[in-house]
Amino acid sequence: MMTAHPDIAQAMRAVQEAVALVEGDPLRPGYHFRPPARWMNDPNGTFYHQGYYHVFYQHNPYVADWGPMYWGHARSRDLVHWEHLPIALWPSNEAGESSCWSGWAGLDGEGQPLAIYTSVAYRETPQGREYARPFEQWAARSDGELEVWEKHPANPVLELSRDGQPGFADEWRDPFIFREGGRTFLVIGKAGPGTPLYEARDQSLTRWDYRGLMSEISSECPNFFRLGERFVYLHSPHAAVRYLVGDFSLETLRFTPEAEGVLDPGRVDGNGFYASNVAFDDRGRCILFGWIYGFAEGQEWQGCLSLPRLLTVGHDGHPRQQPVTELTALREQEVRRGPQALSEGVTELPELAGDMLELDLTLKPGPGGRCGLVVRRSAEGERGALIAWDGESLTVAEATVPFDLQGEALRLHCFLDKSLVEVFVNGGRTCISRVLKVEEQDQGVGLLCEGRGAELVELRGWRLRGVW
Ligand code: DQQ
Repeated sequence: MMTAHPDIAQAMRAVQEAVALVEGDPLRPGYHFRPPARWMNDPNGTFYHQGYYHVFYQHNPYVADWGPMYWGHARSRDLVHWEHLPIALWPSNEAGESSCWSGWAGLDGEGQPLAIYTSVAYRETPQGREYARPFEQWAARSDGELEVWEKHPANPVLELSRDGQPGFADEWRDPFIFREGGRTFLVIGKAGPGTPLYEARDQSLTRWDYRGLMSEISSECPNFFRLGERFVYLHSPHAAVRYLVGDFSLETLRFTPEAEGVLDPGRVDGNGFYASNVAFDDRGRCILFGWIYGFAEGQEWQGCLSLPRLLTVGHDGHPRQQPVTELTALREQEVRRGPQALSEGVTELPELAGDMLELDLTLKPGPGGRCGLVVRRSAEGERGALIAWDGESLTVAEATVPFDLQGEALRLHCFLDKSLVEVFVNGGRTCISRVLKVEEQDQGVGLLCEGRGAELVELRGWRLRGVW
């Protein structure tokens, strides 16, 4: 029988003390996953196990800011309703560990739950915080319920002096495991010269052999996995998450990318989607998650998870992201509009006023100007978050990214959740997430038409229920 480390009970009490302070915050997402209170960043070790989607995440239980990292933990049967579970990982201060950074969780070769993460040790000095040793990759194991975890006696499972090549950076981090051809591999981020690839020596997944660099990329949070016939590499380069789609050779153990781009280009000006992770479920779906950050400060909470997105590869070799269909469970009564020619300016949609909405609309843009939507619009119309296309670029709440309609109509599938919006564009060719600066009372929604001739082909909209 495993017993939880006492530091976990203390950390969870700290989180509980803050719960009352965050309840009722009108800007806090109501149907996105988030911790009970305080800070979250990267989703870690997302995986599907015995009917549940498990999400671990970087969590500071003590303040709503980044700091000593624990692994928060929650599970869901339907990707909509979440159950918070006890904090899974804690820094083992007695072993000199100060922080448990990002990593992977799943089953080892014998079916036992295992997490592999980056163990960070630092000390405070008059000049500030400094690392006490190079980062190490540690493991933790759990019983079948995944509720109680213990650090693995084999730690560290990877360390620079033993398993790293000379020239790897001390701050190598964010191990991620994938399986291919009956073999189990691990990649690591921020190593310096590229992405180190290790192969498991046995079923324990605690003993690894270095197999060379599988790519030149050296970035945070590498996710590398097979998706149908292709291989996908997602990484977080201190800027918007990037994707590469290509081939991986089991002979050369090299990844050859063929298509590349930005996964969610909303990450600008200190907010957006970052540090992706994926889970494969019993239906073979690849579910993508990311950390959304940049909410208003000064609260006892910060950060949430993106909506779970179905990730596929399109015929053009680039990824497609779609909201998982389970999210339809949040819908209240449907509102329909269109087809209709749009008059110049903003056409109010009073029947959809609100701050938790799903809006799925198809527009035929006119010859000039912008068309799209305004959400969180003030009564006088002087404030509001714009989601619009101008013939060349999409703007979502001040993030502007080039977008070629390729001759199609414009389809915007938007999820507004208080001060967060996620916009899936044209069948998930891109998805743009933005945290909004909003006033509580601004609840208006409208269709935008600047210039001539934009036409609403169809709009379906719903107010959405919260899950917390
Ligand atoms: N966040 C973690 C690191 C990772 C970074 C620390 C990415 O492991 O590289 O909280 O946001």
